[in-house]
Amino acid sequence: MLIRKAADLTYADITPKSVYLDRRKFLRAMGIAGAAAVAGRSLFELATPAQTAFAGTKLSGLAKSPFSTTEKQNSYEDVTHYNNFYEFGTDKSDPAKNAQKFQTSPWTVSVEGDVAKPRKFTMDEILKIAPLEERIYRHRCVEAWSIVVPWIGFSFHNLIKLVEPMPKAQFVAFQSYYDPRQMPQGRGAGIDFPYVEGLRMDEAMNPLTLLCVGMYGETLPNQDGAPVRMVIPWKYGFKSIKSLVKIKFQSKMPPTTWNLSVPNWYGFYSNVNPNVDHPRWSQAKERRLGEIFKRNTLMFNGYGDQVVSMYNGMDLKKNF
Ligand SMILES: Nc1nc2c(c(=O)[nH]1)N[C@H]1C(S)=C(S)[C@@H](COP(=O)(O)O)O[C@H]1N2
Ligand SMILES: [Mo]
Repeated sequence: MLIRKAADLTYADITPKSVYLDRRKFLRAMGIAGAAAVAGRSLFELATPAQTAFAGTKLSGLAKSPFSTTEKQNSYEDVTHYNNFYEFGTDKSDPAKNAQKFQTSPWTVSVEGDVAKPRKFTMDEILKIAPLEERIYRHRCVEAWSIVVPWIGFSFHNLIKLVEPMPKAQFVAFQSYYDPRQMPQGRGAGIDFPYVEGLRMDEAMNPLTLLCVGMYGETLPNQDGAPVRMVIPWKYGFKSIKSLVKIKFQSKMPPTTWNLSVPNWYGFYSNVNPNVDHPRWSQAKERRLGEIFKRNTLMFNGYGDQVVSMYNGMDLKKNF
């Protein structure tokens, strides 16, 4: 096996085109992983024993997205310490504490079902599907709080095209990773795992639907769904499934975790809608984290121009 010293490696040897590691963090990760292990191993595998160093790996060369909001971003501190990730506990502060040792490398995402080209993607392969963009989106939780986050990723349709769905693929089912040994806090969460979600095919193809690998210029922190998650900004936050391991194309509407748990509270569509209240939280207003006064919630979370045509003729009170 060819063994090269860290100093001899060029970025081109180890990184996909649009992704460049911050040099200091890379060398730190290398130090722990061991330079001798480099040859033939992937960028993500390299970081295995040094996951905490890798979780904060800088992603640069990001394209700016026309879909970004110009609203004030929330702080990194807010977005990484006020989380819903029930596998790691139900308190907003639990994921930041309990997900620190979550092993996210190596990682593969299996894409299957009604597609001509089913396959598994490694994280390195996912990072090469399309150029990474920064997308600053509003994110609205059904619990009536919201945040503005500079996510990093690319439109999910780029992945869809690679696997060539068949005409009978009308829906996409998503599944999160679940390992009760790494996620013991999930046992008391009161919902079933693995966490599952779904989209209709046209929703999955909408350019706003983001396959997300990072935030704030870095790879995703564990508590925000490392190493890869969905972000669907016109729907309530629970649709944006974290730590994805399986994507399945199918003809039937897939079950979703919160709908399975409390069907009359959580529908399949879950589009942000200030006119349809949830039994526990009025959806008319929301509190942006870090602000005192509530603001009005916008239909489709303010993304109506890009999404309303998908729901023409549908009664959005019935299809909540
Ligand atoms: N696997 C999984 N994905 C999940 C959740 C979860 O508990 N488990 N919570 C959802 C909810 S309710 C919200 S509001 C968002 C929160 O994302 P954030 O913590 O990155 O802001 O993740 C969603 N994705
Ligand atoms: Mo949420």
